[in-house]
Amino acid sequence: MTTSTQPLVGIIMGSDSDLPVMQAAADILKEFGIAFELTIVSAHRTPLRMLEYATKARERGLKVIIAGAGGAAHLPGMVASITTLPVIGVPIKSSNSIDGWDSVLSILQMPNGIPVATVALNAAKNAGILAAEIIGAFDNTVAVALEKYKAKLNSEVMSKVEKIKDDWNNEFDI
Ligand code: RP5
Repeated sequence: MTTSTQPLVGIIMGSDSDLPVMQAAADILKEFGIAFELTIVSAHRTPLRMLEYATKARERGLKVIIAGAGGAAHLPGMVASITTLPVIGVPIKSSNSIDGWDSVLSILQMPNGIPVATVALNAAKNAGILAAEIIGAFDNTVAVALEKYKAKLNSEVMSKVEKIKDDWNNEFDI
């Protein structure tokens, strides 16, 4: 576990209605022992706050920003246009979203020069894991936590393989 309390990841979202989805990013970062901050920053309703947040993020010590939004989801792209930190975008199927496609496309289809690493619809957990992987590229403690996490995923699947082998009397042995 990293012991620093300095937030390394900024989790921001357009509305408190995004929180039930974005919570998963916070949960997985806690699991990896990575300090984070979490707040609401709306590109449309608080544009000056967004500008200030993105402008000061690096000097405040953040290393990665996870930004979630739904519908006309401009927050991740606009934050990415201001900061040089990596921005991970979480498209959210929100109350003003048409099936989530508007959220996905408005975060995914960025112009050349301003990338946003876009995860799947509502996939805040993957955003947290990706943020951990970015930090783990330079932090060995986080890299070890990620290795353990992936080993656990692997062994969970292998237990199911064994169960299915027993249930279905599979004869091959791989
Ligand atoms: C977006 O509009 C937010 O990110 C949220 O997903 C959506 C709806 O916001 P509320 O009307 O619920 O505050 O900007």
